[in-house]
Amino acid sequence: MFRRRTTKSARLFARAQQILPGGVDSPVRAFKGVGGTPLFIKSARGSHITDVDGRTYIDYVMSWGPLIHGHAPRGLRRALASVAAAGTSFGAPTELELQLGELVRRLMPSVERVRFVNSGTEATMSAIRVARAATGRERIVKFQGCYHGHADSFLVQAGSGALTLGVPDSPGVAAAVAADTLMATFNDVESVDRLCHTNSGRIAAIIVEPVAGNIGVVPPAAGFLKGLRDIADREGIVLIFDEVISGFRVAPGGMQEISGLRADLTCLGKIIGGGLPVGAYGGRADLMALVAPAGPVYQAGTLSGNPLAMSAGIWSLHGLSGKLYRHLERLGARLAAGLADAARDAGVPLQVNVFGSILTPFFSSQPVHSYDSAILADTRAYARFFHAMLARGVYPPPSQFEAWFLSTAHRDEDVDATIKAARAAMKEAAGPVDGSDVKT
Ligand code: KE4
Repeated sequence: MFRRRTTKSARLFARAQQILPGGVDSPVRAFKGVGGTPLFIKSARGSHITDVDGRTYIDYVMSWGPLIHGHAPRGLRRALASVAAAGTSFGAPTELELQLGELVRRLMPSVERVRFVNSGTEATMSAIRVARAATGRERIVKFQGCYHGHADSFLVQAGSGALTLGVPDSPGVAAAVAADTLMATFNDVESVDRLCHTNSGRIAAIIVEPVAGNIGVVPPAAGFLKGLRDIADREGIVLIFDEVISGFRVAPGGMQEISGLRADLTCLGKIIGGGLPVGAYGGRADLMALVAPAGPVYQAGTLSGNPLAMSAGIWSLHGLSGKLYRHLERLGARLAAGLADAARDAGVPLQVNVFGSILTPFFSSQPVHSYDSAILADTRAYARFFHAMLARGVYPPPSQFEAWFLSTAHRDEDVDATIKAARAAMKEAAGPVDGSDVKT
């Protein structure tokens, strides 16, 4: 058990708040969703992460998804070192971009052309620009609780950190922009049909996380994605799959491989960069032909396609194999079952949603299949559970509304240790932590 005292993380966090808003460079890292002081990380290797106080944890954040091969694998470090020796960025075309682009198309055939950018946000904001240009329409449909990065159009009833912090509709987003973002309900095709009826001929795109990761993990209900495909075809709407989490995560070809559906445009991130800043958007050649300089839709980036990030992505995607997914699927199922058993034996209401190697334990007695059911979860119970796990050497996501990520570096003994810690932590989740309840 780690007893928390004034730690180096605490001292660094106090200093960080004098220079970084909230002391972090991305809100979800600040532990606002669980209370307490964020851990400052010194190093990581495989499935483990070590904080500046020398404490090591089994990591289930895994940089929020990119690290399907674990932290700092030897092959990736070698690939980066050799590419860096030749230069880090040229602002000019390189063969590496072609290699990664051709690899993406081989894994995801719907991505006939691809443009690399530097984040998932850049990918999604560019994809809706292409959809608006292609259709001459301005409205987009997103789903309550889904998160597509922080571009203005998406900060309307958004998930992930926006949901965690209770600002799903961010200040600073112009009313006119927000007005063009229509809200549907995840796993409810009817809700999309109604929007098409009331906004006939005005919707450019439907953008969806084909398996939601930012409500926490919520798999698509049977027929949901097919229903969106049919509506998009009927209404002449561009269907965008935001596969920033699911791409290369749930299968080599993402949810499009699993569902057998083709998106018109696909947004990618995380695994495609192997832990370096890479995003990508791509899809039908006729749509992507609109992107400058091939077409008039402007989008650009100083570091887009830079050799370091491209080499990390190539290494990361080359390492994908059927064996890898079988291992991840098996571990995900074991961990989900172990958490559910621990909660049952402790008399704690828990719903564990799992999809391959991503999962979320919702502290709720109600099954979670949408945003409305997810927000019924007891975030204070999650916070108590989180801190109890941290004290036992396990580092889950610091928010009830995020996905836990496994990697090929996670072993059975990591899962066994996590379940053992969970069996004790569930008892603490059930009631207030000694002395004071969680201040989130
Ligand atoms: P980035 O701009 O953070 O690279 O990607 C935005 C994004 C787009 N689409 C989906 C489905 C995403 O999950 C994300 C980002 N995911 C969050 C975690 N849920 C990133 C973590 C953070 O915000 O710090």
